Amino acid sequence: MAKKQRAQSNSTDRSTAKFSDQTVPIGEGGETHQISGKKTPVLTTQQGTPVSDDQNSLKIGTRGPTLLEDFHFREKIFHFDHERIPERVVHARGFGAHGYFENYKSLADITQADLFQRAGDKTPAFVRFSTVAGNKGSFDLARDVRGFAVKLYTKEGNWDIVGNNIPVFFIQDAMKFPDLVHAAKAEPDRGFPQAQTAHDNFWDFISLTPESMNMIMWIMSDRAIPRSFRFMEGFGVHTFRLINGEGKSTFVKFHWKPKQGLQSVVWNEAMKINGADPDFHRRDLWDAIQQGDSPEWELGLQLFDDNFAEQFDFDVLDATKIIPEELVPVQRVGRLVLDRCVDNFFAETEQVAFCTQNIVPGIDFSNDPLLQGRNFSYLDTQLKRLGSPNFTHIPINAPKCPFSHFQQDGHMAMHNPQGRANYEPNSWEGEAGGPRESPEKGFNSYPAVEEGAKLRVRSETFADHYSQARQFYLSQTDVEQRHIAAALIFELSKVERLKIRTRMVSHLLNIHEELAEQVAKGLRVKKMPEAADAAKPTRDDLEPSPALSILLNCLETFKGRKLGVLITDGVDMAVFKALKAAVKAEGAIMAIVAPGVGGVKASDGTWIEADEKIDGGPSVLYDAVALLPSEEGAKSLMKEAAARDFVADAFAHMKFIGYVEAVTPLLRKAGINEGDQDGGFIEIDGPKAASKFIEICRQLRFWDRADDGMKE
Ligand code: HDE
Repeated sequence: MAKKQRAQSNSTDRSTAKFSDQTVPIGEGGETHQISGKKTPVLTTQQGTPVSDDQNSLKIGTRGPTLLEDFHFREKIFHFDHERIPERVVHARGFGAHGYFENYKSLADITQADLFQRAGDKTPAFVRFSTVAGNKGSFDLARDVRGFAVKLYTKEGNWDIVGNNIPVFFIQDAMKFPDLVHAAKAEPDRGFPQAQTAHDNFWDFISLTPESMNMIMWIMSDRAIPRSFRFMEGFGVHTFRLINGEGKSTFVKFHWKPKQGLQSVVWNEAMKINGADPDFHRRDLWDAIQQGDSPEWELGLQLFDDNFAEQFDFDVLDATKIIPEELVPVQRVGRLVLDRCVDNFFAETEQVAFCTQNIVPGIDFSNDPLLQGRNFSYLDTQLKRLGSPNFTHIPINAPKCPFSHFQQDGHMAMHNPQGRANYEPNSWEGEAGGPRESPEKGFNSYPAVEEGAKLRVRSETFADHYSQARQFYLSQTDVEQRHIAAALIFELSKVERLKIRTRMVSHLLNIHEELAEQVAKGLRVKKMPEAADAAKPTRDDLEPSPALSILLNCLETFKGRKLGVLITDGVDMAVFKALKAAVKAEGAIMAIVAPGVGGVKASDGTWIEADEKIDGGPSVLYDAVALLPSEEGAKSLMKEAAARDFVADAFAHMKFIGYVEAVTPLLRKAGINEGDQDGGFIEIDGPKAASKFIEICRQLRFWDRADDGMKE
């Protein structure tokens, strides 16, 4: 008997390590037929049964009733009814793309992580950008933090850097995350406002949570209204550890630096973009990648040791603080390139499951209490969203390296494990016995020595809530400082309760007195409150950090930016051609806006097709505009509100405006007088002027025109 069993088992005892993938891609290898002379797959049910009629349900006679036996109809509706999965509780609205990470040089001296060992090594990557507060169908240009989540499919497992475009966070302890998110999202009784923090609950929570003040400075800055995902930085936020082959630990903060430069929109523009194109950011990324203009970021490391951590002014475990780049420089060690759009939004962008706990040998956690809480949350949320512990079987989440374990069964198990041994220890030998742990190759946690009493306390070293908020504010240019004040005034003006508005001003007094006064004035606060009680007084000896300003770090280029060109019948073909060539030479994009999408007839009779009708392509969608109508055309545009707005908004948003003389009557009608035509207006009277105009556009905005009501 024993012998028989043995013989049987031998026949099936192949490696438990192998999984066979049984799925057949849709449409491949099935029946085909000819439609319009082209080979076309035959429509089938999910069971593979060919379908004869997909237009009509099965009825008695021509007018019904409908028959329950119509299995095709039943299956189609059943599947449709179950198409949605729960959206992410935060970061619901997102957009992803594929690419790779390329390592510049070996980092073996600081980490044994396989992806960093060899110069030139490429690791496949998937990145999902997101807003935080809005639901899946909300608009892209909410004033909000952006998620910047990177999944790196390394040869030793998936490593996720689940970061944001802002290097600090609102809270210090994960315990407060549900409160923060409840307060930020739509208010529970009314279910609005959508995707915005400009409401009582958010500012109530914030004004009672002084640790959020540094983050408040960041989200009231233009960082929270990026021009595009391509023009923003990314940050791992927490302190992590890198571990080398000798087991030595180095603390690290991760940065992603956009090679395209930094750029934001202005608030009035953001609100209008949300109406004109709620998909502004996702469309931008999609278009750039489809056009072969792959965005790139460099991975930067801030490396420091225990000594630095002990001496630094703030606790490196406190996620509401940065380490200024001027103090610990960011070393660029590789580049992330996004060069492929997803094939299917749901399968990839919606189903991708990030987790801070997805790390690989050579990388480890720190004790940041926010990070420790996140380590619990992500796996849990994936089970809720994807409905099964087998979410790693979904291709976007599956590692791209070999994997081997005894985890089995569960909903929607996609693998077909072979063999008899599904436990360990077992006495089957070699491959038949399945995988075994490896103390040498496996992940070893850094043996940090920890001791102490069990306590529910906030460390004293986390108690300074205002000094870095002040440092951030002082590191901004005048224009940026005014934007912070204007954003605070906008948001707090939407707060109904005076008490909350005043409480916020009392915090601002601890950050910067002039800012507090400006905001109080903008809110028309009748009596200035006392400064809020501070656990620690604000330090005024922190050096400003220029790295924190967007405008001080702009790249002077118009590459990857978009010029909106307004044309009508009779447009001067020579000027138009010259402009088109200059845009192309710069690596920028031209969008042609005309009274009708069909196009216009140029001065030489050439037909120019348009990309947008004027009201579908308002100037808020472009980085700069060129106004090239003919005299006749300008006259008829004067009658169109959309054309007047096109011009007036471009002016109000401090855009560079290229123009031909013929447009003057339209300018006047839009309220732009001769005296308003400042240095941001460039006449394009011929080919030379066209390239000069694009050169000037490299400054991105004519800030001298800024008239936001905040200037003294
Ligand atoms: Fe998240 N966060 N988070 N978060 N987070 C989620 O996981 C959470 C935090 C971040 O594109 C959720 O899959 C807790 C900081 C990004 O799919 C959830 C805490 C930072 C994304 C969750 C934080 C982030 C998420 C919701 C406080 C910047 C989107 C859906 C301790 C460093 C990833 C999901 C994507 C998503 C929990 C704080 C970044 C609920 C408990 C700080 C980019 O698990």
